[in-house]
Amino acid sequence: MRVRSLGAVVVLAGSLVAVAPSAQAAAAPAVQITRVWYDSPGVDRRGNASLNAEYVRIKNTTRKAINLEEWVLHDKTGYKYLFGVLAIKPGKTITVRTGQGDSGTSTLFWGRRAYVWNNDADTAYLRRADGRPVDSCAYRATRSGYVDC
Ligand SMILES: [Ca+2]
Repeated sequence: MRVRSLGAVVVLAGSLVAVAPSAQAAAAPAVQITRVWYDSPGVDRRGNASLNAEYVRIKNTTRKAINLEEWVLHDKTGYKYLFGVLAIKPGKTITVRTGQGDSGTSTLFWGRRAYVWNNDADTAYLRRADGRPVDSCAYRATRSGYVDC
């Protein structure tokens, strides 16, 4: 009896392996939130360096450039970062920092004077210009102060 059910598991596992790659490819977002550093190192005093140590990283997981114009990054509360005219290159990562600074092609600055990402728990959402969801990353506080999604 035990041997028979084990056999069934093996067969099931085999069929799962055959199905998994395409299912996974369909589910993987084209642009993924890969990290949220929600608690900048040290005491949170709202200094610009501290604000900029709080950030979200997004990655283009595809082989094509993706236009991020009017895409939105937002938290649970509703604070929104609106992307300007910018394409994220294939396989590349863009960092969105909370504070002020000169935005380039790989680092963008939200321009805020207060933190966005809650230290205890929050969710980062990425949406297309038309509002369709691209990816999200929910977290609860850990010692590290960041989460890799
Ligand atoms: Ca802190």
